[in-house]
Amino acid sequence: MSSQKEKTSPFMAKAIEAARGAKNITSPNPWVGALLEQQGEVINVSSTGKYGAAHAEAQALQGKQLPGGTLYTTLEPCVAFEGKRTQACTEIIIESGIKKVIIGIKDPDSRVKGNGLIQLREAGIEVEIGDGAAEITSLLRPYIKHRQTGLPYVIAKFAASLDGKIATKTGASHWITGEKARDTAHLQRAWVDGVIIGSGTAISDNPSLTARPQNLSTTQFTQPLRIVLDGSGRLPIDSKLLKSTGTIIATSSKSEKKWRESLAEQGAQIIICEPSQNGIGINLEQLLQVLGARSILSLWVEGGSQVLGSFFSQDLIDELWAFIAPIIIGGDGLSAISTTSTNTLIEAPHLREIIIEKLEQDFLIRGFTGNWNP
Ligand code: AOF
Ligand code: ZN
Repeated sequence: MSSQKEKTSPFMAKAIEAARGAKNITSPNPWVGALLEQQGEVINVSSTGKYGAAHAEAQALQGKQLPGGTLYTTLEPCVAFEGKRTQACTEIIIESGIKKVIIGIKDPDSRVKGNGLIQLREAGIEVEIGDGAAEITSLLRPYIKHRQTGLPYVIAKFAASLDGKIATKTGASHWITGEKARDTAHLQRAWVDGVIIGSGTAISDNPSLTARPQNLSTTQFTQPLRIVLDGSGRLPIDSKLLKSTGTIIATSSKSEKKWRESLAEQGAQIIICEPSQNGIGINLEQLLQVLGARSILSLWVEGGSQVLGSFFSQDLIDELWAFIAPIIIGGDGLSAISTTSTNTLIEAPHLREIIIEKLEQDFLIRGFTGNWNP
């Protein structure tokens, strides 16, 4: 029988900490932590390696024979399936002679989903599930959403004044928030698989859109893909975004073929979507499906105002990170979010499970929209 625990045991807490440390490098695999314990002593703590490398449990066990040990793992151990890159963790655990495995949550991947539990139990191993489940579910939201729906987990970000403006009437926006807030945004870029901006922002800011967090070395994360929404084909060929690999241009048949070809020659990947119904942009749901099918687990939508408006009005945002600076721009500045489909306050997106952090003089307010729930 499985037992549901509300709390997180001290050993599982250590495994979760290890999982958190791996979250920048494992995608599209989940970031999992494992801990091997024997007679109250921690033998090993480990986490999933880069995509294709050893899983957390395999690293914790290191081929050891430990019949007296207990293995803690944040995610249900995987089973063999077609196309798998590593040996199934259930096999490795069974071979180790371990008699007890404590698991955080079930793997939502349909190829595993409960089969890991069955295989371990059939081998006579005592299995408990639920230790640290709430914390692990929160940590793995992008992975869980992707495996459940095939779609990426979408996080909106903006940096605004106290009155919700992201630029002055003349377009000045560098910088609204201070250094700590901007570094926090870079850390978040280093976590997600893709960063999205609209062509308006790409043209006005000419950004590189790379993650440049101060305290992470380049080996500790994978650069996100950079994705520009450009339905009508406006991005100039000499844009900084086209100077490095890993840029995707999401456009529609309304853009000129010649423009698409010249961008592709520069190394950009072109995705052609249906034009959106209002004719300005592209079909965002279709784009999310295409990116999900390419194993993009998470997206960080940085704006501008029109792009965030389109995502919000179609209920496509799962989480918001609002960086708020203590300055006033006033009514003629540019609103962070151009439009939503809201007429009444009840219909307005309300964030849940809010977290507020102070970052030097600025605030970060983040929370979930509830458009998707784990
Ligand atoms: C685990 N522990 O640390 C991870 C798991 O192609 P492979 O061999 O890397 O297998 C990928 C699948 O394994 C992935 O889709 C997910 O179901 C599971 N990930 N499982 O037991 C881990 N990262
Ligand atoms: Zn595994």
